[in-house]
Amino acid sequence: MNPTALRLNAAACWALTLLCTLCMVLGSGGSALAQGLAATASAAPAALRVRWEVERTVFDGQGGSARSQAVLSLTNLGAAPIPAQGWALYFSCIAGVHTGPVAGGYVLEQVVGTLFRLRPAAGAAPVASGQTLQIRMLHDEVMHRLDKAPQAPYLVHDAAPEVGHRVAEFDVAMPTRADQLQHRPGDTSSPFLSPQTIFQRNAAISEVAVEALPPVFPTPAMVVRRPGVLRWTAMPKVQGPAALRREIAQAESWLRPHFSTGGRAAGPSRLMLRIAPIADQESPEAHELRIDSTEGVTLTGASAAGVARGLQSLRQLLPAGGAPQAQGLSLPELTITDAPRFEFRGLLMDVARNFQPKATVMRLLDLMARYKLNKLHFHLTDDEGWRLAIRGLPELTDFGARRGHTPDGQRHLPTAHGSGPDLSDAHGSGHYSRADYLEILRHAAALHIEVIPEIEMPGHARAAVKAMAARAESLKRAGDAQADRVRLADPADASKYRSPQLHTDHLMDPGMPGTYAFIEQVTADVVAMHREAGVPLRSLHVGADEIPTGAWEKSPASMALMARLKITDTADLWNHFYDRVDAILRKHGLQASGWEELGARKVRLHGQGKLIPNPHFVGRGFRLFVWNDLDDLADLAYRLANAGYATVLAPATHLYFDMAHNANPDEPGVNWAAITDLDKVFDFVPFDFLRKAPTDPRPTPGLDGLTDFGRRHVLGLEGTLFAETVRDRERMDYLLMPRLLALAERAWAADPAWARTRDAAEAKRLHAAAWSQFVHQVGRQVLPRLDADGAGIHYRIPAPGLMRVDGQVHFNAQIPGFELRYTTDGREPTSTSTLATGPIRDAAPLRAALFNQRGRRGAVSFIDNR
Ligand code: TNX
Repeated sequence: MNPTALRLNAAACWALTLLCTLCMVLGSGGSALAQGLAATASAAPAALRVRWEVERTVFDGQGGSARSQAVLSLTNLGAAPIPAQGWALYFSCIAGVHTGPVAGGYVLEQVVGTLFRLRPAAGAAPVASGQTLQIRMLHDEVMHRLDKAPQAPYLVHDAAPEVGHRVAEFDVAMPTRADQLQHRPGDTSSPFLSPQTIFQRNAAISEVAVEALPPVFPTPAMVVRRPGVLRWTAMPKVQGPAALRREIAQAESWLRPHFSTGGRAAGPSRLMLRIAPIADQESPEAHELRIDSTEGVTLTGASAAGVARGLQSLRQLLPAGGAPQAQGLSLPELTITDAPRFEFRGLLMDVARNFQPKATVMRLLDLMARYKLNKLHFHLTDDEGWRLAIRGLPELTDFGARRGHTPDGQRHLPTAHGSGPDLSDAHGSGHYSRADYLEILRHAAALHIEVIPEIEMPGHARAAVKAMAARAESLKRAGDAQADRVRLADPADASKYRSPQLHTDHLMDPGMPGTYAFIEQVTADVVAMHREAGVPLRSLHVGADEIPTGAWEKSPASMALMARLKITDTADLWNHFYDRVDAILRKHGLQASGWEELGARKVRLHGQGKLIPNPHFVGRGFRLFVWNDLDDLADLAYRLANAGYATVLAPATHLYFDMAHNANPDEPGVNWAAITDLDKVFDFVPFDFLRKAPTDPRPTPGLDGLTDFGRRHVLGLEGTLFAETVRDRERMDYLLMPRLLALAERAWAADPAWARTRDAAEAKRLHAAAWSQFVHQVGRQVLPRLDADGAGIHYRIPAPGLMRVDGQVHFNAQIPGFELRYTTDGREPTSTSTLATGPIRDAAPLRAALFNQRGRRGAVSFIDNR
């Protein structure tokens, strides 16, 4: 196609877009029907090319904070001019945008949360066909992450305000120069991770023979190997009590593929599963796996869960991939005695920000079970979505589980996090029906994973607040004079606040009776669903995080309640709120789980805000998930545990898997807490994370350590995958794996030796050995097995380290076991590019990447010819 033809097509497209829009609105004879159409039909894309590019860093005066100035370019691909008035360009941007007038007669506005729009104001001129309009805008921070750039822009014509048109072409140019990335004036350092730096880091890894690795992952407590081999020539008989019916079926399903049908059994063809106490072990997950050439395999668990964990170990001893072998199945004689270090080994999955279908949840549960994680913290609700059907409250999902363009927010939530204008977006809209949820619960129970549903309150609750407002409106239309009783927020609330996600109207109000009725109804139904699934609910996670300063201060409902309670501080209102929530939970026999704020009180010291363990709730049996380990809050987890609160460690700097692995702009993820590569998760020392570095046992001065009393209150660890940047399953896999393995190792295996010594040199040596062992377990055992099993996990394959020495390019990898392939012709390497087996003798600039055994490529490293 010649360029003119392309232009004409595009031109036709812009005109058509406007025409379609007008037809939809005018032809429908009313906006209600138009809304219906917008909900089902995907509007034609707008004939626009939008490009966003960081220009430079600007500093707000001396010592002022650094922000990025970016250019948003809109190129008119249509034949007709873009008119001077009558349209708006919407986009999401989690980093935020400075709003207000911008040069050229335009204005930037916040729509809701991190949804913004650009509109022409008085003075704007039409943009002729083929012309580009450039808008300069400021962001609140230095924009050096692809995931923080504007997302999913769409156009709305004032003439058809219900319809959003995706922009036909959108691209983002990430910064490449230091001056676009500076955080301080004059700073010329580059935050980019070079192949040479990767090479130097990887050089600390020493070779570990596969035979020297522990036979299963996570590293078991005790392994006794014997020289013999157990050989099974036919499918063994799997025996056990009725209580282990599911485990027996599971074992059979893993064993069967290794045998062709009709083979004759010879030798001790028996796998015996039993429940019995394990000597010196208290954990119900403790187990002993004994493989013996004369007796067969005996797996004893302290409970069914113990048997299930032991079976995962046995599964790892089977040949990867599971295909019948002529000589049968051979297993090494050994005894593994194992038990978890922590009873709580969790993972948070956020399906509110971006929805994931049931199948993806099931798959994640399977992955967790492989590595003996046992708690799914299911983040089902947030500002941007409510994902669970609740009996009697259809608006929660009809309104709160659907996202798309909306001019007035009356029928569903607005778009967010790149889900675009269409209501049909599979990650913007979606929820679990009752049947779906029951299925998830049953699957988790079969894997001995507890599901801890989270119902966010009183913050992160915009989806619920707006859905219940919609319910009030519909009750009112139906003639209900008491309709306002269902509201969670006071429409007359004039409080000024802004959440970290930039919301200003997302809070449940402790002064509204509807709030408690709502919590009661939702809790009762969640309890009912768990009961129906045969998995009684024990704990509900009741949110509590990130209430912005200023909340409720000007809410008539809250002010009236405070007057009645004779309190003046909203911190006391907080206590009242959670007293009532706790009472609701207790009535249903539940224990409250919540973020750290549930057990912390905001106080002031020398004019500064501070969080202290809240004396009010100590002894109440709350379970706190402590995420904030930044700056002066680094020791908050320990202070809460020391105060007697049951504590789950979920530190954002080490265990938030939405953090990027490195500072390169195209590396997926965010960075508000940290840059978190695999080693950072591995280096997390649960009982001593205030040490300055993993190999330097000195604690950070001025911060509290964990007392012996506090230690008894640490339940375990949780990895967290918040999903603002997790649109699809591949991204989920990429952020989780293999970091989830480091979490599993820390949560299951014993405290590492390097964390127990006070001798810095010794710690350094032990740490290097442990890290080398871990990456070999990951690269030589765990990932190849996942691939061979066809698990379809798109784990992250890191960029290789490259270093030119004496005319040769040396290479290495953080994770052993991948192949390195390269090109010298400037093209991206593929699975058929030249395979490197040793240092590469080539003087040309080189592009190299690692490939797994399925031929999947990781990130590309480039080294020039100097
Ligand atoms: C903070 S930490 C949150 C989440 C965000 C996350 C993004 C905490 C309990 N809340 O709402 O999704 O940061 O990393």
